[in-house]
Amino acid sequence: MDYAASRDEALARIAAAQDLGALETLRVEFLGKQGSVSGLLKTLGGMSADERQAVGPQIHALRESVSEALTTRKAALESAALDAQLAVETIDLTLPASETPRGSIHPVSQVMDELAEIFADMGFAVATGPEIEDDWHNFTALNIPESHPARAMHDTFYFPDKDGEGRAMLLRTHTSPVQIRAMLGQGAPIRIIAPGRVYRSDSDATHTPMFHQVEGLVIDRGITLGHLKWTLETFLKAFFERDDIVLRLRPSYFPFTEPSVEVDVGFAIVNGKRVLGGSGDAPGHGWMELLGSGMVNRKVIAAGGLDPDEWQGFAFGAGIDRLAMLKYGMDDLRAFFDGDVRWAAHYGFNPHDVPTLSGGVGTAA
Ligand code: 2NL
Repeated sequence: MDYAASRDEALARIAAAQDLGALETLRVEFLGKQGSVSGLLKTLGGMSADERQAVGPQIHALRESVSEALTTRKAALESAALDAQLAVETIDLTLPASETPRGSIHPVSQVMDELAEIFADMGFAVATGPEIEDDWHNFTALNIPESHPARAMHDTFYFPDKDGEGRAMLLRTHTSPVQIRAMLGQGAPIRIIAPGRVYRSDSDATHTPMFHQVEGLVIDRGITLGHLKWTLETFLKAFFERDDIVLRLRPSYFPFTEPSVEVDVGFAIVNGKRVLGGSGDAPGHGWMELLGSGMVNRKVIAAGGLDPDEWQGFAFGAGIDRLAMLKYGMDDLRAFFDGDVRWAAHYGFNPHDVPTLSGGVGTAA
């Protein structure tokens, strides 16, 4: 048999293979289990020693040549395929990088950050506490005894679990218990704000069962209603970023403060919309109720473990969601908690813009 002719023919066909698929077909044809070269190798087994010595080296050389040719051709085809791909594929490195999707800061979080910044400038720390409270910290310590109408007013969510007194645990209806805990835990003097989630069984267009409140508490010697008014005026001017904010203090009632004052802010109607600023008594102006406050009731100071003859204080409470709506112009409270990313993208804030007094506490995204 002319092994040289077989080799030449096989090498010619390998060299002529136009793609990797065709080359693989040839490999199977020559070297596969049923392949022609493999068949020749098998014939060696049935030969005499002399015969095998004569043709063995030739068959092995043939297999060696075919195998080598296959490897060489495979490398050439792969390299050609890569060259072809590189020739058509181009990357323009001067194009702008695609933008990384970025979340936004919820207006409630933004306003909480603004409050922390503004009040920090007046020496207030931020205090937090549990959202699941006992009856004493949420009601009794605040001079809201059992059967008091104020308790019913709050429409409380109660748990089946009872506290040490056998009273039902509850979702806090305000952040006042945080301040009671601060009085008991750190003693006087105190300057804190307590922002956070609060819960009331209430649900309509302007009320959600969960909402956000900020309360503030100052306890020191010789604190008066004058300190209260200055603090709230300074806060509101910084928050709404207007120097012409005018306050009106109106007598009111809360069990935890005495005297109690409702704080109204003057507004004007501009293009049919309420804009805070100026006296509410000016023509075309009005007063808007913004927060409740007062001098801390002596009984509450005593419940906080302090002597009301030595320590006095003022406190206030406001709705964070409402403050956010007034400042940033949303008109539907329920959308705050729907989790719609389109709303979040529109009303949310750039996470890289941290509110500062010098840089502007409420720079829109
Ligand atoms: C409102 C009224 C108010 C307080 C909250 C308070 C807390 C302590 C002691 C005394 Cl520990 N008072 N908080 C005082 C007056 C009013 O909130 O309309 N909030 C939305």
